Order: sequence, then C-alpha cells, then structure tokens
Amino acid sequence: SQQQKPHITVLSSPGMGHVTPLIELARRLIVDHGFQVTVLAITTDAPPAQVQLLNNPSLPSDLHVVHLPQVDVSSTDSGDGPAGVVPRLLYIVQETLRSLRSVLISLQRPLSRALIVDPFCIEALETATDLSIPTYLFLTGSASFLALTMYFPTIHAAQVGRDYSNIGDKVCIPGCKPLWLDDLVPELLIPQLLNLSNRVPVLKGVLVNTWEELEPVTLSAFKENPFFLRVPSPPTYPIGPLTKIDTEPVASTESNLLKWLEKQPPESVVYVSFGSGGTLSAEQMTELAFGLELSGKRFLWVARPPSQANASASFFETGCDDARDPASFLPDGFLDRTRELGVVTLSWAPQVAVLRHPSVAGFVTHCGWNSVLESIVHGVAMITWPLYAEQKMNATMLVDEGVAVRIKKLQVEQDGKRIAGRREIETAVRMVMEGEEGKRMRQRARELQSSAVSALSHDGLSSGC
Ligand code: BUP
Repeated sequence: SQQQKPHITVLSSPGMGHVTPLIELARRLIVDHGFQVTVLAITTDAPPAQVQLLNNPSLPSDLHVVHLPQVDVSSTDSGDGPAGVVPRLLYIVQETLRSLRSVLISLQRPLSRALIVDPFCIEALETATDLSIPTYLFLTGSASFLALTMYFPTIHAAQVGRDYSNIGDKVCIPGCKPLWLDDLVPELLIPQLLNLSNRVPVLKGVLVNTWEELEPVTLSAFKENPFFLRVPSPPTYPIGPLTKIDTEPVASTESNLLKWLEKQPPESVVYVSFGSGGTLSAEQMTELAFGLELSGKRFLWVARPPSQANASASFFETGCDDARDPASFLPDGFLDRTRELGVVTLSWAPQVAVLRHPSVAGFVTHCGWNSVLESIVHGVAMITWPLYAEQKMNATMLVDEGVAVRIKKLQVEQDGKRIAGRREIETAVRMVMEGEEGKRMRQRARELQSSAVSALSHDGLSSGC
C-alpha cells in the first residue's frame, strides 16, 4: 500500500534542463526500485513545457507532484532585484525554498527516506538536514563537471586576486583529463560553483547523469585517485543516461514537424537547437541562416528571436513565442529560398522524437547536457555550439569522444564578440552530414548508445541507485 512503499522527495529548479532528468529519475525509482516519489516543483516562471511534462497522464501513479507556492518576482521585473537569467533563477529558488520546511513536514506520506535536489536547489540541504532527511545531489551534468566542482576550492584557494590568470591554459584535476581554462564556467557562475563545492562534502551522495563508458577516466578517478579519496566527499553514483522517454502527448505544431520529417530521406536532416535558454545575436543568426543555406542540407531549426544588445537569454520565454514571425529576424528571402529544404519553428519541438527519427543525422547543439545525452543515445552526430554555463566543457568532451565536430575559425563581430561565420558553419554541417567523418561519429554515438542501454539494464552499472 501507499503507506508501506518507501518515500523519496525530489526537488527541481524550474526549467526543462532540470525537470526532465529529475522526472526520469523519479520514474525509475518508482518502476525499478519500488519507491513512491513526491516531486516538488517550482512553479514561478515555469515554462509551458514544464507544466505539460508534470501534467503528463502517463507518469506513474506513485509519482505525486506538489507545486510549491509561487513567489513574488516583481522586484526582478522592475529592475530593483537581481537581473539576468541565473541571478533571477537563484532568487526564485531561494524565495521558494522558504516554504520547504513546512511543505516537507506536511506531506501526507511516510517521512522521506531522502531528498534529491538539482544543483540550483542545493540550499535545501540545511532544511533537510534539520529534519534528519539525508540529501543527495542529482547532478544534471557530467562527471567532469562534478570533478571540477570538487576540485574548485583547491584552485580557488590558490588564486591571488581571483583572476585565474596565473593558472596557465589548462586545469589538471588529479586523475582526470585536463580541462581548458577557457572552457570552465564563466566568472558569473563562480560563486554558485563554490557554493555547490562547499556543500558537496555534507551530502549523503551524488547521483550523476552519466555512465562508465562515456566518462571512464573521471569515474575511476573518483574511486581510485588519492585526491578524491582524501577530500571529504560523499559516494558518487553514475546513474545515467537518464533522458526523456518519448511518451508525451505531441501538440499539433509538434506533430507537423514530425510529419515533415517523415517526408525527408534517411539521414538527410540536420536539427538545430540551442536549448530552452539559448538565443543568438542578430548577426550570428544571419550567419547561421546563410551557413545552413550554403550547406544545401535539409534542416529543422528551432529558432528564438535574436537577443537584443545586453539582453540575457530568454530562458523563461520558452514555448511562448509561436506568434512571432521568423521572417522578421532571418535574412531577406531566406525562408522562400529554403522552402523545399528546411523548416524554421519558434515552437517547442518534440526533441527526443526528432533525434530518434531516421531522417535526422546531425545536431547543431548548444551542448546542454540533456541535449548531449539525447543525441548520443539516438546515434546522432553533433556540431558543437556552446553558449553558457558548463557547455564549453561538454563540447570539448564530445569532440574528444569522436561524436562531434567543432565549428572552427571564429570571426570577430564589431563589438568585440566572436561569432561563427557562414563558411565555417557550412563546412561543419557538411562534414557531419556528408563525409566519412560524419559516418564515423554516428557509429561512435551508436556504440555509446549500446553501452548506455546495457548500463541502464536491470543488472547494469547505472541501475543500482
Ligand atoms: Br528548445 C527545446 N524541445 O524545443 P538541455 C528543448 N527541449 O524537448 P537547457 C525540447 O529541453 P540547462 C525544444 O530535449 C532537453 O531535454 C530537450 O535541456 C528539451 O539545455 C531540454 O539540453 C533542454 O540541458 O538546460 O535547456 O539549456 O540550462 O540546464 O543546460
């Protein structure tokens, strides 16, 4: 009965990059391990796709969604509060978590055996510890990022002036592949990273959305390297790749995209998307449009209106923009000239269904970790286009792993920002879609895909959580 099934609570920050893998984790805890799970959802600024995911009738009946009370964000809207995507997200999480204690106490179920949180909700640790609920982090990123998180206090302590300029161009984390300094998280996220690093030792464990075959070196370092054995750190469990199961109801705009894919030849389409948070500048958008056109390849492009100068990514506008007209920000005549070749959509795309479609062979991606995993497990080669957070690290790993190509030679925009030029975009798209290299990358992705299937199988290495 409900009263007897052990109970776990999962807490997710808003945004599809977090909610999606946490829901999949909850589903597996229920189906494979016999738990009942309460998902605490932060509803302030929740994108429509999140609301749809949490209302999905095909979620297991032992998954209970509790919506945490909305918080007032008027200060952030009026410009008095924190500006920018990440500060706003942190503000919403912090304000929402004020109600966490009373919500955890009031849940009409046996007391939670554990609270599982994503990195942005790490502040919940104190409340849970107060209530004697063990807390686990579910890292919705790579083991490499976890290694950086655990090693970061060591680097930080050694930095005089905190400008990191005397580090050299690489960061060598013991037992791990060196990371390029240029790939590390942007300065803006350093306080957030330190906050996470400082709390990791207090956690009961860290679940990482990865698996042995994808990150063998880093995962062994956690188990064997003297540094990781010495630093106070909880056990780490690679439990991935947990990706969205393709069971959501498909909206009519989404099904039109799938119908379009049906009409395309096998392995002929490149899918282009920069995730729920990614926007490009107007100049970059123009170069991308011409790059796709020059490549002559078929494309499905999930576009967002270009970011204004100084504006941050429209993280919270996801899926609301259907009414805008892409012709207003794409080069003149682009849509007419490419009518037979491609589709540009401003809607939320059924990404998993797209990536698993036999017509799709390449993915121009911002390298958000969920997109990366979804691409690998569907055998799709990538063209990396990292935008923010730890995405550059992910991009480098994919190129080293042989499943992606980087867009080379960045040209410099007038205001000093570097953008990818149309010829480089054309070359990268062709390389993935036409050549032997593209074939090899898809083959490698398929090998990783089969290792993922066995890691997730009943007695696989990722199933023991
Ligand atoms: Br856009 C888009 N349809 O149209 P990431 C995204 N997604 O299903 P992000 C769609 O959102 P973080 C769309 O499949 C993936 O599961 C996609 O997560 C889905 O990037 C998710 O790739 C996006 O991790 O999150 O959104 O930037 O900031 O956490 O990296």
